[in-house]
Amino acid sequence: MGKFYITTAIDYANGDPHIGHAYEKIGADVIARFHRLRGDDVHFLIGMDEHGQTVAQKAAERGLTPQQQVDEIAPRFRDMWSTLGISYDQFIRTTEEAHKTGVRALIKRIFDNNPDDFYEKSYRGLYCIGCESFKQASEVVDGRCVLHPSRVLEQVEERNWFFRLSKYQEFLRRVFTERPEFLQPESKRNEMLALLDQGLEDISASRARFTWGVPFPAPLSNGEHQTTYVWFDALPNYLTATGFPAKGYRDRWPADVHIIGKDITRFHSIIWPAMLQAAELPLPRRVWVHGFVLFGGEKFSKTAGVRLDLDEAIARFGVDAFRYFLLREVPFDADGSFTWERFEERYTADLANAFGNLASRVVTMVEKYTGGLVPAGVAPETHAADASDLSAYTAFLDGSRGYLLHEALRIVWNIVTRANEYAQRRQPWALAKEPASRGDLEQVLASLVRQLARLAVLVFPFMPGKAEELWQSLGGPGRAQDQRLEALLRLDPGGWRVVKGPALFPREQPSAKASSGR
Ligand code: ME8
Repeated sequence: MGKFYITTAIDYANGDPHIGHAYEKIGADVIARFHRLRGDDVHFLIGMDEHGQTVAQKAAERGLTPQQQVDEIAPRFRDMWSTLGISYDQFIRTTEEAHKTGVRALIKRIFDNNPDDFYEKSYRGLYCIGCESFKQASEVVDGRCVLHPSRVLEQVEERNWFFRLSKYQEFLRRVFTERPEFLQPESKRNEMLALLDQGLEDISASRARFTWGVPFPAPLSNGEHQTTYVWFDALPNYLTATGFPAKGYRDRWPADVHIIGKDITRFHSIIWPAMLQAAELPLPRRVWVHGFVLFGGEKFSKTAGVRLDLDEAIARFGVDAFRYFLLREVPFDADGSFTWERFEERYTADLANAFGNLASRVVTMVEKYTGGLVPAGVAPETHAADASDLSAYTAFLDGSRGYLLHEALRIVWNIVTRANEYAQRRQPWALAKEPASRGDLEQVLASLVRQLARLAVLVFPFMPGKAEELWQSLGGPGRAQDQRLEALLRLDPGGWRVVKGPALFPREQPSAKASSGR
């Protein structure tokens, strides 16, 4: 049993959770649940990024203090994550005292270990509040930030603490070259290597005239106290969540993987490792960059006004169908679109017809032909193909080829198709009519239940609520989530008592939201 520490980006507390946030958290949840099925000791961190100008500005617009604003938003995110069945172990908020102490300790540790890494400099530049960073000329078109064209760039001129990022250029190049798994997918690693080729500029680490943040631990030489730059406060959340600087932090740090979106790759794969190296702390093992969920070809954002109501999308077919659809349709290594038409098609074809119908037919036949008791049987004829699919499934989820969650689902649906074909070929309903075929009938039903039991465990990371429903209706002992992947092929349902429940994915939809198990 290994330790596995997984994190997601912490979300800005300047609006409600949207479908892009949900996609990232669901993806990370799948990886966390997969590791639990392997018996790993998982720690799954998510949280809120509560400082910075976007938050302060939003609060001001609403006539609230920043603290009131973040206290109102954090529970809305937590509620959404519990609705979506996100099995996080820790929810960090950057306004927590322990986090602020950790950030100051990290900065002090950089001052102690590499005193030249911070220096004072007067600076003039264009600041984008949307990105919470200064923009270089190449990132500005018509006076606007390319990522946040609806925002006005701020001309900022002040004296700040600077972090000597440029010093880490060769170190980072070595990390990318010697540890290719450090930043994936490959396309992102190439993008970052190209940035290194252009040369890194030092970045400001503190801000004047802005107080909504962590006080920077050292005053400027003129005695002025400044506030820590928001990314210098946000990135360390992964470390402060482990209790840093208290000694026990080493039990958890370094993180096994940071799951983040493509717009914040540079912060996680260049600035964060440089900060850690400057503090002489180990780097995270991997950074995995997912793409964006698009709607009508555009990214979701509060400022661009592209809207798709998360509650509405969940209500359409329930939580688990929503989780399935997002991860099946939007590849976890690239951008993809959310469309209602595809959602309906996939719900009907993959969930209601292929998967739900298989489960309901098999349970009905066991009730009808063998009195509800699953007959004993030998390993199914499909065993070898199932076994090779299981190892492909594992390879798409364990990070060894990156995190290709959509591919893992494709593999699971291969097993669903194979089970349906098997039922069609062996025709248990016909065998039931011939007393002489009793042995064959029992073997076919035993095989089908065995495949369904495997499927319940394999879909568990993606659709935890439906997986448990299926497991219960098969009469499996305990819960699907307590099964172990390594024992999956030995799972023998002979003697289980099936219980016919409501359809897993009814064709006529209930209007209420379905709930997902945690
Ligand atoms: O960037 N599709 O917060 P955030 C997929 N606080 N992912 C998306 C997305 C979309 N349409 N839109 C946003 C921040 N995301 C910082 C992070 S981490 C130390 C600080 C992803 O609320 C985005 O890429 O703007 C990021 O990973 C996460 O949602 C939070 O975005």
